[in-house]
Amino acid sequence: MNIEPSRRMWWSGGHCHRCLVLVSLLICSEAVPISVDKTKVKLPEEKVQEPPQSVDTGLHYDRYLREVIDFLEKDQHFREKLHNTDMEDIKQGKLAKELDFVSHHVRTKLDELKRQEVSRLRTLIKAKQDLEGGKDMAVDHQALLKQFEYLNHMNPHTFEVEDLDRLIRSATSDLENYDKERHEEFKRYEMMKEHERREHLKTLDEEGRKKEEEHYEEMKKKHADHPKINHPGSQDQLKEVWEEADGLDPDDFDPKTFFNLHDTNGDGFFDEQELEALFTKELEKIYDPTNEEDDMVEMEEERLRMREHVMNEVDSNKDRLVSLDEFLVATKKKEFLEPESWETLEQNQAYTEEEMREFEEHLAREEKDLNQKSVDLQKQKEELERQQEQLNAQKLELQQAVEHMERLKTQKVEPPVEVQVLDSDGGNAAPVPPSNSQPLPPGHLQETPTHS
Ligand SMILES: [Ca+2]
Ligand SMILES: [Ca+2]
Repeated sequence: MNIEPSRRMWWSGGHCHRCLVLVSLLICSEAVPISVDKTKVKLPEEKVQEPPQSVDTGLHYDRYLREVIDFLEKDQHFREKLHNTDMEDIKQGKLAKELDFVSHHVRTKLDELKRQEVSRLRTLIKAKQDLEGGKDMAVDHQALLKQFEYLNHMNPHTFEVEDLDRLIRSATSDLENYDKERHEEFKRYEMMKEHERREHLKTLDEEGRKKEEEHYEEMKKKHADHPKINHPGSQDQLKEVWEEADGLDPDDFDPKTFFNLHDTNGDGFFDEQELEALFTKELEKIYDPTNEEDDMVEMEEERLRMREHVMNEVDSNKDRLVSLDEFLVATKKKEFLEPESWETLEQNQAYTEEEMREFEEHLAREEKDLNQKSVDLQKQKEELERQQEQLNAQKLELQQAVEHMERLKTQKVEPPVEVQVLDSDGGNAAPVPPSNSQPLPPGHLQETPTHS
């Protein structure tokens, strides 16, 4: 039995070419020989297995996921279990239980990874709170950590069976929803684009607005004007790839050879990335990055739609991989030989008017909140300034008081000194005022009575 596809699936899903590479890394590790599809026809030039690369699943905990896998991979017992456990058992948590048998060294490392991850999440939570202006609030990390389901936050110190189980479940389900999220994101992107266009129109006078509208319609028309798009996954489409990208004679078209040529990593399956690569020729008919009217974000959405469509049609066991058998079965179908025309993205608006209205309301609410926040901030600023002024005045008063005290102190410590000047009789002459008193006017000394 070939169980590779299902095993692969536990983090395949959604967008997952990148994670498929990751999982094929696990499966194609040298220590465990992989079963090779016997139906596979070797091409004249033997394909070299791609070296392991660091891949990004697109999940926010991607790094943690990859590091955990990397370490588990180093444990021989776990690696063997991974290769011998099928998808259902993995989902039931049987694989996670094997964690109890991995080496102490690996477990220690996993504990460390988890502590780092928990600390990263705490930092994230803190940063988020700071942004929301809750600097002074006590942060209940325990409660907030609950939202992260891919690890057991109740025990932030050690990596246990439950942590691996949660990681597997979360990665599987998050990746399955990945395409859905991408579609939603795309819809928001399109609505934002439209919103900005409408806002810009508002700033123009009537003539400017008319000109802008005309230009918009012209660009729309220009974008829609492109050669016919072949139905994704149809014979016509694949033949074009065969002829133009592979440089082969269309008369020699052979599905099996085609499959092997485009199974780039040579694992016997078309994964999502390999499928998406097949549509580049078609997409180039519609999109040119140097054209104002062609939006490359839309191109990627179109690529995603094409891949989903082919996956739906061809992947009969729903493991998100197209095996050679599935591919060959599909090439016998009517849809392959005489496909319907393919409706491209620009033929259907990504959102309804109702959705657009809701979106704009949402933006307006956000703006109102922002304005309110800015008013509050202004008030706070004014209050702070007032307090600062008060403080400055108090400081000045204090300073004056201190100076006054200093003066008083000086007067107490050094009372006016009376200098006694003795006359020739040893008697007391009139007291001479201290040196700091007014200087005597010139000639005064001469007037002092002297005795000879
Ligand atoms: Ca492949
Ligand atoms: Ca399949």
